[in-house]
Order: sequence, then structure tokens, then C-alpha cells
Amino acid sequence: MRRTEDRLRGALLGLALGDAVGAPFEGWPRVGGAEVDAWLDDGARLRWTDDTHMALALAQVLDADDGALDEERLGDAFAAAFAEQPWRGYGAGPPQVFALARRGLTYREAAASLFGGSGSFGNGAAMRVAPVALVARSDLERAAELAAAQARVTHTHPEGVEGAVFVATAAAVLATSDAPVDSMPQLLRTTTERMSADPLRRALTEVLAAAPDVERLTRVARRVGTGVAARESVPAAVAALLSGHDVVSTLRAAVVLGGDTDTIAAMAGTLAGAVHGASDIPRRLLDRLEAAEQLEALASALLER
Ligand code: AR6
Ligand code: MG
Repeated sequence: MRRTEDRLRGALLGLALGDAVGAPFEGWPRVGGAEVDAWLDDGARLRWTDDTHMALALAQVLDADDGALDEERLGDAFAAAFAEQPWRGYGAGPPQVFALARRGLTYREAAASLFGGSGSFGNGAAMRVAPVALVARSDLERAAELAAAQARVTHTHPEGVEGAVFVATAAAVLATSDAPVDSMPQLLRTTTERMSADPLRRALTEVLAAAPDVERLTRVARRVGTGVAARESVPAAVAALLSGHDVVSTLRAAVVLGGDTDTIAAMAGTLAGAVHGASDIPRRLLDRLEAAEQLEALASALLER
């Protein structure tokens, strides 16, 4: 039980750490391993972006709502966080949702109206979803429902929603499984089979088939892409997870892929944290991480539910 708690805590801390480790490289087409290593060894403060900012709002609402989820309250919390710190690097979609909601639409209606009425397929709902794994734990149905509900506040496209459902259920499965680490692809295959949004499901299946060959994983991730679409960046995060042997090497594998580095590393960190646990994250990195104490306190609060 203790071990599971450490791993769920690891999912939340891994999200924030990955976000902050990847942030300086966002948008680079490729990143050299030596550059990531230099940043990991640097003493500078590790500042996170919108990924963690939204995850904190989600965690606070889940805590206040006793683990349930009121979509309007969550939308208001996201909007308030954005109004306070709009410089965190938000995608274009969420601020439009917040503006439409101020004019009287529900968040879900506002989110559904975006991008010509198709809704966002961005990774914004998947990047922030770790707190759901902490409250739902081994109840995968609940994890999937909460992940989808929190997604639809800003992302209603099936790929935007399923990216979040995948990351939340995968984190919950990984954190609660007693299976050895080399059976991760098998565990994640079961999680992938719950998906129906096809480009996403197909890319995840391809990544899982490439494990444990790291070169092949990298090749598949580069072919699928490393952009802000959930169908690219969620599989990329899984490729990084399956390329790493601990939290730090997973984040390194995520960042060297380039592209949406902060968010790929945030999701890879969520999953690697769920496998290796908070205790696997070096103290020297946690000491550099912005608001690490607040994150640890929120993880404790969610785990007490
Ligand atoms: N049709 C066309 N383009 C789309 C669509 C669509 N249906 N959906 C998304 N895009 P957004 P996020 C494109 O704005 O998911 C931050 O840097 C479009 O270009 O909903 O919260 C974070 O750190 C849109 O602006 O935001 C993450 O890296 C973009 O995808 C990322 O942005 C992102 O979707 C999260 O962004
Ligand atoms: Mg970001």
C-alpha cells in the first residue's frame, strides 16, 4: 500500500518535474542529450508552465469537491488560474473557452464550439490529468470518467478527451500493478484497447509494439510526431516511458524527442512517476522545482481521500 502511495505521489511530482525540465526546449525540432544533461545538472530553479498550473487547479478542485468533479467549478478554477498568471504558456484554445464561459456558455459548450465546432484535439487535457489517478487509484472506470469530465471543460474532440483518459488510466494501472517493470507494454496494451479515437489508438499500438528496442521506440515516436496534438504527444510520452529506466532517464528520453518537450515530458513524468515512485526522484531536482512543497501537500491531501 505504501508503495502504491509513493507511486501515485510520483505521478503528480513527475508531471511538474517533466514540465519544468522540458520547458526550456519547447519547440526545438531535436534536442541533444548533452544539452538536457547540462540542464539537469544546472542549479537553476525549475519553473513549470501551464501544464502544472492547470494540474494544480484540477487537484485543488478534486480535493475541495471530495473527489467528485463539478465541471463549472473546475472551469472557473482554470479561468482564475489563467487570469492570475496568463504568461505560463497556455495554448490558444483554453483562453477562448474562458472568454466564452464569461459570456454565459457552459464550459463544455464553449469548448465544443472551438476549432469550427470540432473541439480541441490538443494535449492540454492529458498533460494536467495526473491528480485524477491519485483520487481514483485502482478504480479504472472512475479514473476514465473523471479524466473525460475534466477534459471536456476545455477539450471536447475525441482525441483530446481520450488522450487524457489514456494518461489517467495508464498512470493508475502502472501505480497499482505489482507486475514487473518489463511487463509495462502488456499493461499499457490493455489500457490502449479501451481507446476508440483511431489515430491515437493506432499510434499507441505502434509504440507499444516497438518496446523494448529504444532505437525503434525513438523512430516510431519521430514518425508519429511530437506536436501539441494528443495523437502525437501522448504516444511520444509512452515511447519515452518505455525508453527510460527511472524517472530522470525517462524525462531525458522525452526531451530529446524535441517538439512539445514540456508537455511530452510532463506526461512521460506522470507515467514514469507512477512506475518508479516519488522516492525515485532525486532530492536535488525536487529542491530546484517550483512549488514542490505545495505539490507534495496536494498529493497527500488527494491520497487521504
Ligand atoms: N483543429 C485544428 N487545430 C487544432 C484543433 C482542431 N480541432 N485542436 C487543436 N488544434 P489548444 P492545449 C491545434 O489551443 O491543448 C501549451 O504550450 C491548434 O493549433 O486547445 O491546451 C501547453 O504546454 C491549437 O492552438 O491548447 C501544451 O504544449 C493547438 O492545437 C499545449 O500548448 C493546441 O490546442 C496544450 O495546448
Ligand atoms: Mg506547457
